[in-house]
Amino acid sequence: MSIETQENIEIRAILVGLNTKDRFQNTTLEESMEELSELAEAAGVEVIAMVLQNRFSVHPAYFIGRGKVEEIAELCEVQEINLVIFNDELSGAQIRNLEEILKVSVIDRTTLILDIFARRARTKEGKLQVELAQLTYRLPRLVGLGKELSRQAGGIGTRGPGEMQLETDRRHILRRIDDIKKQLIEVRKNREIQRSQRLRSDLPIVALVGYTNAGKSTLMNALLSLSEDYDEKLEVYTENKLFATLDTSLRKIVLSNNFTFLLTDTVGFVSDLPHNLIDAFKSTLEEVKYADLLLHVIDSSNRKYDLQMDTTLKVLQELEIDNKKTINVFNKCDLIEDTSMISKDEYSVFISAKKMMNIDKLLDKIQKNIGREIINITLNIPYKDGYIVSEAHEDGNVKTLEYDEEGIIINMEIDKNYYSKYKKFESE
Ligand SMILES: Nc1nc2c(ncn2[C@@H]2O[C@H](COP(=O)(O)OP(=O)(O)OP(=O)(O)O)[C@@H](O)[C@H]2O)c(=O)[nH]1
Ligand SMILES: [Mg+2]
Repeated sequence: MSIETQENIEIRAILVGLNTKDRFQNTTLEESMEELSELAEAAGVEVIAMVLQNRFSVHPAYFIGRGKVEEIAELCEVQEINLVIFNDELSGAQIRNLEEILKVSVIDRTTLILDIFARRARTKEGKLQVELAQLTYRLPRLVGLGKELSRQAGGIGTRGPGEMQLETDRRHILRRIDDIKKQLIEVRKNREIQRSQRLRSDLPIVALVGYTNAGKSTLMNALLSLSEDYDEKLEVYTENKLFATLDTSLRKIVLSNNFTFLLTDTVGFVSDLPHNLIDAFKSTLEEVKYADLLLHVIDSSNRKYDLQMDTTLKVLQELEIDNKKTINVFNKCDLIEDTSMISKDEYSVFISAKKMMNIDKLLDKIQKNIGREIINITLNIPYKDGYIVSEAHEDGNVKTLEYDEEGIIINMEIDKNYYSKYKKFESE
């Protein structure tokens, strides 16, 4: 039930899609299959053929019609196929029935996505979350498989070896799920602490969201490169593949006018993102929930960018992160000639993260929309509180500094968020 991961084995796959009466509303089977094909590619699978079927409803035993299964079986043999990927979630029994006829491994879209995530996860939390999602997905399917097995092995009323194996597997999985949940609580406790420290620092949080491969991480690096305390080591991983980013990362961006915010990069979205996965990742995506502003990054060079925008909005809804102030960042504008098709308003901006085009415009919009103001204050700091002077240099932009009889007089520009700290030193 999972994809062969050995590098040297070539995986030749057939993709299977079914169009039922109400399966597709805003998209089409073809579009969904194209996305599946990209996902397969991201998992290192070579797509040899696609088989589509229209049916009024799903076939309970085979998902698609029996005749179609036979057709695929033949194709598998002729084309030396070793994997069949279904575009929809299959039950354990369906997988088993299909594998029996097709004689090759059968997986579904969810298993494929989970597999990609499993390969990409780097941090401890990421890995645990993916494993949890995988096991939760596998558990009910194991039962489906087991029924078949036990019928074969034991017959009615007797506990055949099949069922015993199933029980052992089930118990093993349940124990592992329990174990992972405990570990996650520990890992997250640490993150909670970090977050509450951050909240105390009261910096606004800006979150990058969007369809996978839109350029979120590239934009994060672009903004980082403009930050005063830029360090190459802080850069995040980017690549031209789906789900390059799996773990949320948070960076502080300090601009020359002392406008400071926290920027968080997140996992990219795709349609029909498995529920188990969304559940498992909910906590990493919490940064987005706390964000003051979302930057919805869109690959405007993709001809289906509007569909991808809808997908992102849908996933955000599922995460209960709608109604947040959002800037639509139409990225990769270096690749398109005509932008007239794309709607323009005060919440949209065209940029190229890669070519650093219009980043200043984007920053302008960010600054306006997080409503954090830069203010000018004059402070009179008694010599006994001299340490405040060095903090002022760190927190703000010190314009003038004079030594008076009673203390140090500073005029500075500062993010209003820091004001409370300096208020008591303000000169009359
Ligand atoms: N031409 C062009 N390519 C870009 C631009 N921004 C990003 N890319 C490319 O798009 C690909 C994906 O970029 P990433 O930043 O990894 O995308 P992401 O949204 O973080 O993707 P996931 O983490 O997989 O969700 C990379 O090959 C980038 O070099 C851009 O403005 N112009
Ligand atoms: Mg990324």
